[in-house]
Amino acid sequence: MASVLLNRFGVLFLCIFPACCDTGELLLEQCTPSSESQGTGCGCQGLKRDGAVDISDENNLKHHDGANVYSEKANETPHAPEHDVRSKLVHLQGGWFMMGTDDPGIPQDGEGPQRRVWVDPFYIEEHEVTNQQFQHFTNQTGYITEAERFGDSFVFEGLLNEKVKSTLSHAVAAAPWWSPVKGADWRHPEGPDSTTKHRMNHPVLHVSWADTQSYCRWAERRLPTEAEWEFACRGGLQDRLYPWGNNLMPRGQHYANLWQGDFPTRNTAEDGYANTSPVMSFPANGFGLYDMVGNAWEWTADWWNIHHNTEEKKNPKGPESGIDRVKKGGSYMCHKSYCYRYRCAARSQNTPDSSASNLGFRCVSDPDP
Ligand SMILES: [Ca+2]
Ligand SMILES: [Ca+2]
Repeated sequence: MASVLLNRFGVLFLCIFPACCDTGELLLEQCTPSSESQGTGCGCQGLKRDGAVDISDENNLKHHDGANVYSEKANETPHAPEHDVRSKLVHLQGGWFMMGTDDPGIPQDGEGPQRRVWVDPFYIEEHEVTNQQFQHFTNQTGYITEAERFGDSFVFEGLLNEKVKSTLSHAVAAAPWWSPVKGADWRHPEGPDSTTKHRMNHPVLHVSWADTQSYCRWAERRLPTEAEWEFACRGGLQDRLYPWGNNLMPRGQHYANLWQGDFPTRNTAEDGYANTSPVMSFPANGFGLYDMVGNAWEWTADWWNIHHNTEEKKNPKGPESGIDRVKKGGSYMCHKSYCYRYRCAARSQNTPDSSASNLGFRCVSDPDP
């Protein structure tokens, strides 16, 4: 059973078959049907937007990076963040660790080979950025997310009510549990009629990579590199699958918000949650970090690349350019049969402008010089 915890807000807390399918404004690509039989697809890595976007040239985020647009504006009218609303930071000593794995659960994701990597000391937020924190950010800055500008975002169909389902013209062909929903955004995670009012301490969702840049910049922080994120995930343990070890359920307890049952039709929610959970609902890892796997996927700073070697690296930052950004940790939608990505070495990718109902983030900070 999930732990009941008191969080910092004083609140009691009680992926998919790749295919090519034009969905109108949103496009699923990465067609490798052979992976279906390997049970590796959660589908969310293929969610991306098409070029046809109905936003003004002035605000066209296809041509102007949203973070830079926000940054320029912020420089004109500085907004000091309310520091008390930001997540507590955990100091990590850094050092050498073994990144990746030689026993990849999903080899085509580039989980291997295992290699020796150094990360400098850094601070990381103890939990995913919440709706409440993101609301403070938007209230202070007037920031509008990319999903709000585009007018839609991907939602797991199992969470949609019948009214919203009846309006859908497209599902993603080989991953029918993903639907582009008009009016879905971080304030309305399951479409226009939904709200986060009762989920303010849940991870914020439907945020693009540029949105995370803007939030972290406002918070005077930044996104973690993949190496930093994985170092943090491992919690000081070496060569383990999960942040807490190799046993998914130590002593029969759930240690992360994942999917139990048969994906995508039956979610028994034995861990207590069929959707996201309040942050910090499950035990922290050895570094005191919560939900490093499960709950919401987390964006990292790195461009996606599946080719690695065993060469030692210090503070790797990934490729200098790319098409997709790396995300880590899996989500409440992950089940071993379809998306065995709730492991520290696991990884997946999305185009930077994509957003979905299972993708969030957390920020890191460098030590004072
Ligand atoms: Ca769950
Ligand atoms: Ca997470």
